[in-house]
Amino acid sequence: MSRLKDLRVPIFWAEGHPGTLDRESWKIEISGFCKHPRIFTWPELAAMPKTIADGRLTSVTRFSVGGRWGGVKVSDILGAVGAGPEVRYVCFWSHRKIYDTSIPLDVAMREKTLLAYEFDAELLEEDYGGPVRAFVPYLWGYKSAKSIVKVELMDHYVAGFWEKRGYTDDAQIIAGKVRDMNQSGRLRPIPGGEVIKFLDE
Ligand SMILES: Nc1nc2c(c(=O)[nH]1)N[C@H]1C(S)=C(S)[C@@H](COP(=O)(O)O)O[C@H]1N2
Ligand SMILES: [Mo]
Repeated sequence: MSRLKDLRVPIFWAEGHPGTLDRESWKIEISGFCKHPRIFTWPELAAMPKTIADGRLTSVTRFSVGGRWGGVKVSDILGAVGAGPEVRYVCFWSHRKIYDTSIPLDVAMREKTLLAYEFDAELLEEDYGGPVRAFVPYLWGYKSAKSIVKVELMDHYVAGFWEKRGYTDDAQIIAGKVRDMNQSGRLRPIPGGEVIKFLDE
């Protein structure tokens, strides 16, 4: 069991569940417009400064879960590879490279945008995108690609898995009601944008 399981957070794998993934041998390739393209191994990522972002993953399917997401800032990764001036979008590729999604550089550089490997101090399991997933609390959850194997620094936008199937490219969170998984799935109203406060508080 895990905290995310305890909270009954839905598990989405549009491309099919990946099964067991090995954390110790996990690698993430950083490619595209940068001076030093490279591969980060799990030990290398785990040795980088850890950021804890208190934030919520909020799905267009209308659930939201908040907690302390731990990982490496995407901005730290971009710094480490010497991201070039050409970069305008950052594309995340999941295990098997069927699921992808891209976010604008300014969102990638924000403080809570992570390559996350923890939730509430527990390492992420496969169901929830372990060993390492994107965490982008500013946009709908489909931008938070799970079990990432590749990050591509791009000079243009390419629609990803869900964007090609009709979800918006900008993934702006729209006001309305979502199920708050921290409160047993109770429907609660949110304003637009990153979910920091519910409106009924
Ligand atoms: N590889 C992959 N990543 C993914 C998805 C997916 O289907 N496959 N679903 C996305 C969507 S729509 C949401 S809302 C979140 C859900 O995260 P969870 O399954 O950990 O709750 O993951 C995102 N990342
Ligand atoms: Mo979603």
